[in-house]
Amino acid sequence: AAQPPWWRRAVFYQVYPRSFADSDGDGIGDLRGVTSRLDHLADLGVDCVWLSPIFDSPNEDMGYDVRDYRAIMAEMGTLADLDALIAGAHERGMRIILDLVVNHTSAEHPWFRAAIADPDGPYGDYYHLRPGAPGEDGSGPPPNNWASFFGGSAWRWIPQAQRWALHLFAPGQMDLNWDNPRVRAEVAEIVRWWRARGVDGFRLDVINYISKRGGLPDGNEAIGALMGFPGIEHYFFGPRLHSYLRELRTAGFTRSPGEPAPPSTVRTRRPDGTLGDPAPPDPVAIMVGETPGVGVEMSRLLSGSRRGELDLVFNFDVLEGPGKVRWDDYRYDLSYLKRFYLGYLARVGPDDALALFFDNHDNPRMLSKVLGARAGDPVLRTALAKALATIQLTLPGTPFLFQGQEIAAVDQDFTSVADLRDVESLNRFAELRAEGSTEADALARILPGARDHARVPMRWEPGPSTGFSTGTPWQAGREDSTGFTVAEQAADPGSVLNFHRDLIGLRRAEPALTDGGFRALASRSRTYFGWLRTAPGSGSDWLIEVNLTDRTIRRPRALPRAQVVLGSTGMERSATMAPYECVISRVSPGP
Ligand code: ISL
Repeated sequence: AAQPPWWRRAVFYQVYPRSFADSDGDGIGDLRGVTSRLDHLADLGVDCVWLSPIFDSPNEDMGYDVRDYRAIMAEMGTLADLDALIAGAHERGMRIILDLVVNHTSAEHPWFRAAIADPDGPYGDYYHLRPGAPGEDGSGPPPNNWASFFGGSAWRWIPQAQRWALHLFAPGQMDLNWDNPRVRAEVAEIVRWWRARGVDGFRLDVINYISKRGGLPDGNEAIGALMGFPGIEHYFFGPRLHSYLRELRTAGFTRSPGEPAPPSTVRTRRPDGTLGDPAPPDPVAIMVGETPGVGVEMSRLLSGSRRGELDLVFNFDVLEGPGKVRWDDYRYDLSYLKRFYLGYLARVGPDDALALFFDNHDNPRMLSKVLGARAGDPVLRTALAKALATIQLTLPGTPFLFQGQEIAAVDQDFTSVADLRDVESLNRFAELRAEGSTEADALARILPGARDHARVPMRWEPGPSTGFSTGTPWQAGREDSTGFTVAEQAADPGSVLNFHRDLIGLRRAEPALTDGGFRALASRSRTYFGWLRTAPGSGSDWLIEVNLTDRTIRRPRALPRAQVVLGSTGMERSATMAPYECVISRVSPGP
């Protein structure tokens, strides 16, 4: 049988470089810092590292506003530093993917500067510019009712150009006009440039937003009220999305005949974890789509293996409970997570792929969503972190860990708006204040959803600087628990970190855990999540069981042939399961 593509079995790890490791003491994480910590990732068993934005940027949205697609942000290092990082990762058997933010550019990108200097010139059509008569103060009606995700209208009046400019995100993030073939050619060119440098692929930021409905009509008011963002139905799954993705895959990500193979030096990893010879270069660099708002069917259309579009997509629906949004203050009920995955898996086939993730740089920590203030209890925190790891690393799909998950990172006890750095949080705070909320009230309404929680420095060691930097971090963490740093956990055999290592090692050694069939057990139970990964051939099946609650529960059934291989509390299978207990057992073939 044909080998599945490498990423089907891979464990991905997202690094937020600003907060990972700072090599020069300026308080900002950098590329040399990441390189200095590659052994941590290799020891964990990571196969592919995704770096959040590192390209030159004024950082209105922390690099998600690119000023130069072929330069590294000065505070993060140089191209030579990136070359060294790529080489270091490849030598350790890890691929590297970068963040490609091409729905929009920074307003400081030369294309936008040229566009507004001469809106009728060659760059005017790179963006969505519209004439208008906004009045002296720019307060007149914008071209349509679309809203920005970071507050207010999605349009900004540019007096110099006498044009409105579209920005779905911050006012400095200008939406590119993908209907212009020159824009699409520029993006493909950027991808080829980075591939030639040895980059193994990209995570494509809000890539499902690139095709806007022609004429940019007003959004439906009812949909706008329901979704919170009028206009969204005109771009979240736009009319030419499929064709633009296919074109980009062919023109940018696929090696053309005659094109020299990139310097692939990625060493293979054997089932026992040791390194082998370099793998042949990938014919197509991986495309991971960040696709907010798409459901199961749209995900399949974007990432089915016969579609020629994306390889993997993130589906965000798992992150919030039914009827909830990120800003709501509530406790996430894990029975929903089970229901979500069972529903999802029932609707996909072997051609479909799913990225499994709970945390990223845009969301509070899943541990805190579930536990609330009880995330401060080290026993519950440890148990739940192992349970989530078990789900993420043994369900069918490709896991994406976010930095800190391997040490059970939780939300921060921010006490003041001065603790926050994210443009979204700060804009929202200002809006609430303008509507009359007190400071305390406004803060209380922002903290449940603030993206800042996940963006604080990585906790490498105990102590105030957590081993992140010798200087003052650009954003400080507000969490000082004992035992939840990499150094402490490395020394503790029962730690969340060592559980991740063991489980990833097991996953690499046992193909049934990645390629095997999936069968849910006790699918109606709201407290117990159990499933089998069934071996394709004569090998053994695997039974995975998780207690989804903070109470002791009864196991719904006994499987006499199940032998515990890894568990959060020990190697016994008893009639009951402890709070958030997880157990992974080998089911030997019957007599
Ligand atoms: O935070 C959100 C808006 O309220 C999310 O919907 C988020 O913006 C969305 O998932 C898109 O995220 C990506 O693009 C943004 C950037 O701010 C995020 O950090 C990035 O992950 C704009 O580039």
